[in-house]
Amino acid sequence: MTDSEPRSKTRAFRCGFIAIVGAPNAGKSTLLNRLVGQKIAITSKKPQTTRNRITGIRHHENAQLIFVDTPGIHRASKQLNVRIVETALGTLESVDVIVFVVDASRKDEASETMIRKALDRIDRPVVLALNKVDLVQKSALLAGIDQRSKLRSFEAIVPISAKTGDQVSVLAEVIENLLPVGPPLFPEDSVTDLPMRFLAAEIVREKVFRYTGQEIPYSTMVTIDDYKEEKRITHIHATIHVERDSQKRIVIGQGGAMLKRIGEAARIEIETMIESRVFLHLFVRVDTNWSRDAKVLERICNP
Ligand SMILES: Nc1nc2c(ncn2[C@@H]2O[C@H](COP(=O)(O)OP(=O)(O)OP(=O)(O)O)[C@@H](O)[C@H]2O)c(=O)[nH]1
Ligand SMILES: [Mg+2]
Repeated sequence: MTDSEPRSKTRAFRCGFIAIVGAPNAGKSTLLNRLVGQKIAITSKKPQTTRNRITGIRHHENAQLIFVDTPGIHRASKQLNVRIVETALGTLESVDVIVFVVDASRKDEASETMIRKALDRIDRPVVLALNKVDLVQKSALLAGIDQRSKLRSFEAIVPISAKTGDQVSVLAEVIENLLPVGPPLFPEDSVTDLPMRFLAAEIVREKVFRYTGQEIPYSTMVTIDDYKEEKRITHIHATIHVERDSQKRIVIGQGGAMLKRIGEAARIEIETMIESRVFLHLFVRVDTNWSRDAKVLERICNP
């Protein structure tokens, strides 16, 4: 470019942080993965899957969008959940733009109102992403947009489907235009700043969410005890912590069948992620009341 070229032709590089917030199960983590084009955050049909801030980076020609997926915001009473919701709300203060994800296919007015009030307390541009449009009739969608636009003003309201990818790039374009001008903060090929061992632990936790029922997922924490990369294979030792003996029996299953299922599914996924063969050693341990231990909670919320 020369000095004589008109300025309007150049587009300054933009870079910034975007929080993805919403009620539990709204589809925030699914959206993060879709925006990044790779699975980073674990997802599940059950609410309260995400427990920490999960960073995912999307690269545009003239912008770098650094997304921060957060745990679902809801009225929490259990200590673990209170701490987790604090993590989500705390993220709002440290970003440039907020994407408020709402499940358009169902009503969760209590959580939605709570989140709206939190958003009103901070001065940041907010984009509303009406998610799961693949599940709703157009008329219901329009009514949902109308109703929400009366409650608060948004920079934009974008109906999307995180699952199918419908309109997700439109959402990304809208966000790009709201970001501050600045140089990229991450290299072009990076998709997250989270360490592999954290992602591996999350994958194991996702399989526990997927294959076990009732309270087990919520009583589970996964730690990585050892992560050793060798030439052809990576050895990972992980512990699944549960709170009671009865839960340990369920996670291990008849003759070890459940643990084998969790381990196999997790291993295959970790192998794809790190592009190496993996030997995954899983242990199950009873840690009574881990979810009420302040030190453990701190480690979970700030890995
Ligand atoms: N049909 C449909 N399902 C979706 C869509 N987005 C997410 N889901 C499903 O909704 C469920 C919850 O998705 P998550 O991405 O885990 O939701 P979340 O908001 O991260 O949930 P928490 O971490 O618990 O707060 C999963 O079963 C997803 O497959 C969508 O656009 N359409
Ligand atoms: Mg999530």
